[in-house]
Amino acid sequence: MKTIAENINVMSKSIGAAMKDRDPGPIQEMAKRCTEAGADLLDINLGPARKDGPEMMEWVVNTVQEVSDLQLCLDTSNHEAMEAGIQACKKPPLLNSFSAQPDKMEDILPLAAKYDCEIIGLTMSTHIPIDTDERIAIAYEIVAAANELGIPNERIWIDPIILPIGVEVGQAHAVAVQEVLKMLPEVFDPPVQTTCGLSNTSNGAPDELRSAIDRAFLPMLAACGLTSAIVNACDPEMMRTVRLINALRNESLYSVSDAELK
Ligand code: THG
Repeated sequence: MKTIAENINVMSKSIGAAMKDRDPGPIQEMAKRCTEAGADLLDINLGPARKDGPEMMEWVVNTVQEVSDLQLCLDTSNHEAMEAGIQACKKPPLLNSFSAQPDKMEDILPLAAKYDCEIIGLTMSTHIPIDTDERIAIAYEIVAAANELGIPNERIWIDPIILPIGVEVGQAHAVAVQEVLKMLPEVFDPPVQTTCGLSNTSNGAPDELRSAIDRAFLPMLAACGLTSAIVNACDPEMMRTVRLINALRNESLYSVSDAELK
């Protein structure tokens, strides 16, 4: 299972301020920390980036690439910022994300095709269906639209969308996410990759309980075939859980240090 660090995120107080002030220090510290913690990709989450989106994205990408060689995952709904970010990336990034609405697909799929990027498609249109089959039907739409532009299944990452466990019907959605992950390999050949925002699970829970909630869910999702997750890479217990999952799936060579807190 690959991990995408969620931590370079405009919603975070210190990182958000550093982005706004173009102060490289806190962003580079965070990028180094996530890289050393064992993340496979770094999410660069600018949100809607309404003000100076392209210039800000280019600056953040360059700032991060000065201290980390990891593949980047560009997370913004601003099309121009996304393209500026792609052009600044040393290796083709993962584009995060789009839903199955015509305008969203027309926005991002041509960019992915043009620059040989991987993409994350969310199994939602205007709303998030609670029903497993509806989520699968949306995954079909996404994969068909991407294939049509020459984007192969290997470059498509499907996100079945995790909602907080504490919201109304959050638990039913948690079950649907697991069902979708189990079904995807039967539906697509060659298989697509999968991901999800693991910290969404504990959103709204008391801070001291968040890690425990997220760490309970991850092995369940792994058992359903999840191939990557967007995680808090600054949580040593989370990264230990990921290392142990990878060893227990025989995806990495086990050593006792996998079990140690780092
Ligand atoms: N799917 C995809 N992309 C996503 C998500 C998803 N990107 C955004 C999000 N969901 C995943 N990233 C985060 C980042 C931070 C938090 C949760 C998910 C988070 N942060 C703390 C908070 O808000 O309380 C702390 C912020 C801080 O550092 O101050 O919970 O589902 N494809």
